[in-house]
Amino acid sequence: MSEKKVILSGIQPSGSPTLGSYLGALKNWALMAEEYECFYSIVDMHAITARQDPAELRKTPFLQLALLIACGIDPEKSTIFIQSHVPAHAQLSWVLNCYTMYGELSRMTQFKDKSSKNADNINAGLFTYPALQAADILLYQADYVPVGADQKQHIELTRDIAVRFNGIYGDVFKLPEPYIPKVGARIMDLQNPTNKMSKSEIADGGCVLIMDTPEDIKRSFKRAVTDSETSVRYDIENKPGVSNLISIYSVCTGKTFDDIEREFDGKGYGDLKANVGEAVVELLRPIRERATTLLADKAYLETVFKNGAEKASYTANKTLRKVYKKIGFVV
Ligand code: ATP
Ligand code: LTN
Repeated sequence: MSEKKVILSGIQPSGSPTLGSYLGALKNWALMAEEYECFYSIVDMHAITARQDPAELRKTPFLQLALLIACGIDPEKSTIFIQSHVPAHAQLSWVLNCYTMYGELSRMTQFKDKSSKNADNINAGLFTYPALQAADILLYQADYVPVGADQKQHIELTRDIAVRFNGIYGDVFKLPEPYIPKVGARIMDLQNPTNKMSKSEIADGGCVLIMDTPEDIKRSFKRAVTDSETSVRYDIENKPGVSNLISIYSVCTGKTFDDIEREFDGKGYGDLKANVGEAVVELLRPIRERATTLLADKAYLETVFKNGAEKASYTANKTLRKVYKKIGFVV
């Protein structure tokens, strides 16, 4: 048996991955891939809690897989799979639904956020979404879950569900911890810097996609909303736009906020925007190029998904069987 700590994380195929998901999560997935035993899931079952175009939903997992490999994740070492290929996720999520309280789900900010934005489709799946996410994590007995700051509440709920279940049936689930980067955990929309950069809200032009061309990226940064002052200073309360640009520049270049403030002392926002745009272009260029090459080989990507599902099913089914036995199902 592997002695390595286990990582699990997920990304929804609800659109093309953004600079936000790259800096908040995918970058760390790649960094952790060498040191830990990693399971990375493309969570299509979560994605259908919002209405999806079937043709897009069929395509996006391949783009995401190509990007994960392009980010440096080796599919021979890490397990990358599509959630719906491993039925244990749906099976455990039903069980966990019965150990998750209505009040807990009602408090989830992602639910409140998404239901206020899609008032005409507040479906039961959107409400019980966190129980499926808990199943994703607990099936693999994950130690760490690398995510952006927006997912912290879901990981805490996952722990609460696991503690409740273990309290009744003994030590069935390992308690996972979120792994949230210090800088980059919450990249904001360039046009609305008080909102998270989100791939399901690309209409306002404030969202940078990993696959955007260098010209598009530079244009998005040039148009980024700032404020009426002139000083480049990190102050999230009063200067959300400038602070977001400083955070992005910091993760791209490794410079501290102090270094950055010094670098732009006496210079205007135009310089800052141009430099950040350039740094993002250079960061994403090799990833985009490699992903484009990989996307041309669909047969290879299909094989990765097939092998990934087999490996993931093996681990997931072990946990599911244990759960079924504990609760008294005839197995
Ligand atoms: P949607 O916009 O459809 O709600 P999303 O972009 O929030 O989706 P995913 O793409 O599934 O959701 O997220 C993948 C990972 O990227 C998650 O760990 C999430 O926390 C992280 N992430 C997403 N957006 C950002 C952001 N703006 N800043 C930092 N991390 C982010
Ligand atoms: N809810 C997450 C995606 C997600 C996930 C997971 C993340 C689904 N299952 C398991 C970490 C672990 C999101 O909206 N970004």
